Amino acid sequence: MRLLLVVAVALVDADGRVLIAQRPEGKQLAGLWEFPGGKVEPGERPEETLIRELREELGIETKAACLAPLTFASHAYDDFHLLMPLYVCRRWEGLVQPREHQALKWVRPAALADYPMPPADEPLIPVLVDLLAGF
Ligand code: 9L3
Ligand code: MG
Repeated sequence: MRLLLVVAVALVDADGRVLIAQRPEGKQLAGLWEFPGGKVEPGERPEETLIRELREELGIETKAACLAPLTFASHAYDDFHLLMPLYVCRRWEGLVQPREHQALKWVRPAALADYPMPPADEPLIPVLVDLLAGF
């Protein structure tokens, strides 16, 4: 089975809320809420992917030093295996704008489970909740 490496990020604001983004119509998993991110292109380090994806998808700038790896998602779809590290980012420049998504939402960690997410993203929620609760 093909392995697809995607990297995702939880942006956390000063109030401890997390940004989720609704996948666009016409794309796979349309309408589901995800942690922003995308495919690691050949030769990229995951942090470089995230810096590029945050610029393309949300119009913000960050630095590798502001991206902290937290955990991995692993999900077998019918035709590929998705392996997806999740980073946490608390510092960036600019205001988030939905350049590629249908909508963006800042959500309290406890409310993340109320939003339908891709199956890869769902198991990330309790890890993120524990981190943000200072567990
Ligand atoms: N994916 C799942 N959860 C996420 C992200 C960023 C991506 N948080 C899945 C959806 C697609 C694949 O990874 O199956 C590639 O993502 P994209 O390039 O369609 O955004
Ligand atoms: Mg993407």
